[in-house]
Amino acid sequence: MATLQEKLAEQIPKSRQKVKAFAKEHGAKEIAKVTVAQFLGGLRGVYGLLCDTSVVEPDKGLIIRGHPLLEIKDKWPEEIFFCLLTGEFPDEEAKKSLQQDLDKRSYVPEYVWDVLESMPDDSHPMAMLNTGILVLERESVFRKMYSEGMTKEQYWIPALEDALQILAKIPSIAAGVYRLHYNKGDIIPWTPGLDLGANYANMLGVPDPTGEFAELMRLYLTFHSDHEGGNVSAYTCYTVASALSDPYYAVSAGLNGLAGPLHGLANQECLNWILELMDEFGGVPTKKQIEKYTRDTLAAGKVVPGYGHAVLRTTDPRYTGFLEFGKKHIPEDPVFKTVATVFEVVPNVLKEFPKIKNPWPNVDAGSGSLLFHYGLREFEYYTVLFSVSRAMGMLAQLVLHRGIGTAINRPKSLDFNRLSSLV
Ligand code: HAX
Repeated sequence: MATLQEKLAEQIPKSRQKVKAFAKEHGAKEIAKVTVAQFLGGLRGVYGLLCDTSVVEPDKGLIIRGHPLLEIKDKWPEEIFFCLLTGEFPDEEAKKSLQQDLDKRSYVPEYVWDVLESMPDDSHPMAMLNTGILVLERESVFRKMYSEGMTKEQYWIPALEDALQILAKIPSIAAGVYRLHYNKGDIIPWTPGLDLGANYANMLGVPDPTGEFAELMRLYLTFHSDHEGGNVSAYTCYTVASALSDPYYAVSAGLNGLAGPLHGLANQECLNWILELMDEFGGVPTKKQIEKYTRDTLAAGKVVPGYGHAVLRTTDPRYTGFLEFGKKHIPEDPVFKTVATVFEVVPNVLKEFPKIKNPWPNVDAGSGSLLFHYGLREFEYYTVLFSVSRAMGMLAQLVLHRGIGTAINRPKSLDFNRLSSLV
């Protein structure tokens, strides 16, 4: 089978032609309308961008290139990345070639560590990760080739080059952030020949005598890799890259969005909520106690972290996947047991509030309990794990957009007077 680069070289010119011809033929046709509620409500449900890597069906959840997530959950993250980009899973040869490519690119220059080491102790790990990516921007091949002059048809080539560099380095930077920020000792280097998930697990330095933590990391990286195009991180990356800012700028910007409590940061808040709940009742709480605690959270005007979603209207399959992992490997763990019992209580409480459109758990509701069990107990760090994964989706989308030549993003804003005049 062809390598990733060869496959894309074959596919991208065809996609570009297809989209161009489609725009020419159907350009004047209307495909979407927008209500005032949508206009003022984060454009929820408004069709506004093309994204071929994945779709999120409200009643099914994440589908990567036609594959429902739980059907491909045992694929390795690098296979998922290949599939996000090309729509196909690599055979053994192509997978090996991608792994070797990542091995070659995995080295993180010393100046990155110098910058990260000089950051104040109370810097958030997400700020450290994003700084690490941004400081690497000087390496951008896209920026170099753009300034030297290249054709639009060539944009995707250096974009892919930068994407592979970021993908290969982000696990090392993220693991380095963990070890620096939490004083875990020396930075552990990337091990050539080891897959992305196991490598990341190993570089974090979390003891893993059973190999289960590496298995969890593979699952974690696969599950968070992409969630179509309109979520805050992907959409931010898309917008920044549409200005032809290079992938280092664009991914760093996307991850800054992931650092928000309603998006990626929710995973650190979820485990906090679970542990505080356990603290309040002195161990694994009963269903009645969970119900009371949920009601108290809502009465205090707070959200129940890990529940609800902008698009999903069912249990997130990513949550289901993590729950299955926990049931298989750590069914007696008290924090995991609490998470599983919360699932039996919280949706019924949230259903009483008609304004909450989705009472079901999202990806963040369960993963923290698994990380906690295996010894990764620094909640503030959890969004960094999410970032290592989501970089795959953002980068894949970015390369494909440069491939088809997507225009600079520029929706029209209206002032309130103009908006009022339209109703
Ligand atoms: N607890 C309490 N209230 C909730 C809620 C929850 N879990 N989920 C939604 N609501 C509330 C909203 O705050 C909103 O209230 P107001 O109208 O008073 O502002 C109302 O219900 C309508 O919200 P919605 O239409 O159902 O949901 P949104 O699309 O606006 O928001 C969120 C989706 C995920 C942000 C929301 O459900 C939430 O805040 N959940 C808790 C935080 C969380 O788990 N975030 C992680 C999401 C997964 C993710 O993207 N990770 O990156």
